[in-house]
Amino acid sequence: LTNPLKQKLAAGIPVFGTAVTAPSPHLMRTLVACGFDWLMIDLEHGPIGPESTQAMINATLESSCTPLVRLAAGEKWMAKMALDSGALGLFFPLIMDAGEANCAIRSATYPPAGNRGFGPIHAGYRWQMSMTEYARDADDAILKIIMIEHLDAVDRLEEILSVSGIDLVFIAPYDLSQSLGLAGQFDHPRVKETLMLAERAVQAAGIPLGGFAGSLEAGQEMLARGYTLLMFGYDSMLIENALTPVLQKLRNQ
Ligand code: 3PY
Ligand code: MG
Repeated sequence: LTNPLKQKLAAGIPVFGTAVTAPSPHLMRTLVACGFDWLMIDLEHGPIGPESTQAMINATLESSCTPLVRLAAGEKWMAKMALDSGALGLFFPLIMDAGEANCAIRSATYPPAGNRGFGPIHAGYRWQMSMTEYARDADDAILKIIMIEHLDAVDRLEEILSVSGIDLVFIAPYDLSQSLGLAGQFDHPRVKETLMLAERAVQAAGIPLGGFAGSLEAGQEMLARGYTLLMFGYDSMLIENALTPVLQKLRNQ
């Protein structure tokens, strides 16, 4: 089992993806065709359940797109379900301290280092190998992403980053700005300052940095600041942003 996404990140090559909140293998396949390096099946902010998760992971078959899952919460059973369905990486939302980061990493790691239960029959089918072959390589291949989404987590970043096994830190501007009482105000000086503080700490720890880009310009700026994983919008947001202005212009002509 290899994870091309993890290899690219280790080589410092930027990787691009988006979030899929619709429980739809059909939409997943459309986004695979766009050429994304990875897609995040979002169990946190949408109606996606276990059956859709598995079907959406299968929608990346015969493509170079890596299926990732964002868990609704840092629950052990959720990590197991997503990984046993064949996800090659997990986003852990709202990590607040080192204890939570440690629980998250352990839930995606087999014993003795972690506490993931053994049963990767379908993960083996998905990656066309036996479950023992899968289990031999899974801990190394699975990308573990910690999401920093609160001012208090930024304050505790040094202790969080000392937890071993974190492959990437995703700095989440929506929740982070909300924690400052400035929801969505990404250009506000306090939001910018907090984001920058977090970025510097992650970079100083030598851990790859991921974040959210709401536009092409934002993405370009983030690449220049050293981000290597960019999440470009959400499915619904991308569709709305593409269609609403066109409709408005046509109606007003
Ligand atoms: C956030 O910004 O809060 C996210 O979860 C993703 O960008
Ligand atoms: Mg968030």
